[in-house]
Amino acid sequence: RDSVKTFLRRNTFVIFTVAAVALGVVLGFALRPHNLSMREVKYFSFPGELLMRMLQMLVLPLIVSSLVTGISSLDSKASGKMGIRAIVYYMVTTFIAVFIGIVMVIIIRPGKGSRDSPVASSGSIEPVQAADAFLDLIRNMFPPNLVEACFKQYKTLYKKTLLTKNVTIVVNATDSFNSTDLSQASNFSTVLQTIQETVEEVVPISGSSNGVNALGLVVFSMCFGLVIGNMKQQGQALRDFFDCLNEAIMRLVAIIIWYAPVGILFLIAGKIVEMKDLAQVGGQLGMYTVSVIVGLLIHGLFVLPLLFFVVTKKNPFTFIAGLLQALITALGTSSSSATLPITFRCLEENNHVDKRVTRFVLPVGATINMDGTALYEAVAAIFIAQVNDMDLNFGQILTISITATAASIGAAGIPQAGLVTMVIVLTSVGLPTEDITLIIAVDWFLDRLRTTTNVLGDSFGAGIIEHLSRQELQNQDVEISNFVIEE
Ligand code: DAS
Repeated sequence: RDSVKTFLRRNTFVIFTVAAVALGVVLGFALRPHNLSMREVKYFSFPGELLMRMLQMLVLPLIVSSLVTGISSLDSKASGKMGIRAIVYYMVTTFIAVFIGIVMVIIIRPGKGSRDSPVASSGSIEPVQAADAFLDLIRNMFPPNLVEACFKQYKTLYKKTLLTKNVTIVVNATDSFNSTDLSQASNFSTVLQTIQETVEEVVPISGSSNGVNALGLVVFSMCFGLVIGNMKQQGQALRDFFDCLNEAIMRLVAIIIWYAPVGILFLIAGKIVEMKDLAQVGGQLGMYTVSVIVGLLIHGLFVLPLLFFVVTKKNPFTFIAGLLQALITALGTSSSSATLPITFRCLEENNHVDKRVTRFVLPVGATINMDGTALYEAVAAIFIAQVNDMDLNFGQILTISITATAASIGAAGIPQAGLVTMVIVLTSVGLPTEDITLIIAVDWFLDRLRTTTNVLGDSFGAGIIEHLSRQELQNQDVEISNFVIEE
């Protein structure tokens, strides 16, 4: 009896959240026959949008305070070694994810046969050069104005690709344009307006309302943390300030986490209400979806746990059990940035990972380490090549691997960011960027799964890097205890 009681107390939130997900699915399917209008669905999902905004409100101060505190509390040698381990871990796991994706899509070949949903496109789209988009990515690492530039990246990249004035995509594909039946659209401006509305809806371009692209902030915070970490006594006041700010943010998270199950319930129910009949999803799209899901499961539930076990000799599934709250939040919000506050809490409170490690690797990981996204971009690009009956040679597949990795680094932790950076991958091998519309219909669902994989990859990374850095951490503990004794 006692063990059951302790289990229930320790896992209260998780039990609430799992119940909330189940209730959300039931509620969503119960409401579907009522064919709610887009507006009614927005009202219905409002409690879910509130959760997204509460979490996103915390992301900017959380990233700055945790990175500045995390890096300034380590001596530069230790943070240097930890940083190198993090980068190596990110590159290795992301490349494995891409490799799994490529193997899956080549074995399953979802794109074989003629097109499922004809996409007639005429008129030239000025494709974004991969280099151009990549330079945008680097440029945004050094933003002139921190907050504004964080959001501009998407507006630039997306506007250039899909919504140039002479775009004439008339999409007969199902679903993502469900709000208006395009075949009735009398003139082109209605079509463009519909695409514009759907795109704004599908891919949150205006970061201020929907998401946070933290790339610029991560670079700034790391440099700032390094500098004040080396300012000895002079920097103490600032170090204390950011330490206190971080603590305050985590206390806000402790409050918001009570609301999370309610928010996730409505987020999931709202998405189920508005999704189109799965029957309408063609066979190719179905097999494409299977390819991505199987790839993510292999990576998330086999490769990462195996790597974690080999390095730390700890049980990876106990580690995952401690993360359930964060994984479900990622599934509900489809934003690894918005999930970040809860990922911190799960790793520190449930898995007892050292704060000096989580504060350093989590914000960086949530921004540039996205295994799920990299796998997805590789599968989607090769699927689109298959649909176009285009046989890719080894060089092109290698290019896709590299640009899918780069695109995952560039994708911010906001909903469907991977769809936007997909442009870099398609352009790099000369695939038509308008074919993104072939996969939009299922993207809202795959986004949730790849975001969950992203969060899982970041979390295992924190556990692995803590294990590899235990010597430096112990040395620092000894230094601190000696210092205290001297005092
Ligand atoms: N939704 C993104 C994230 O938050 C991933 C993606 O869009 O690919 O990680």
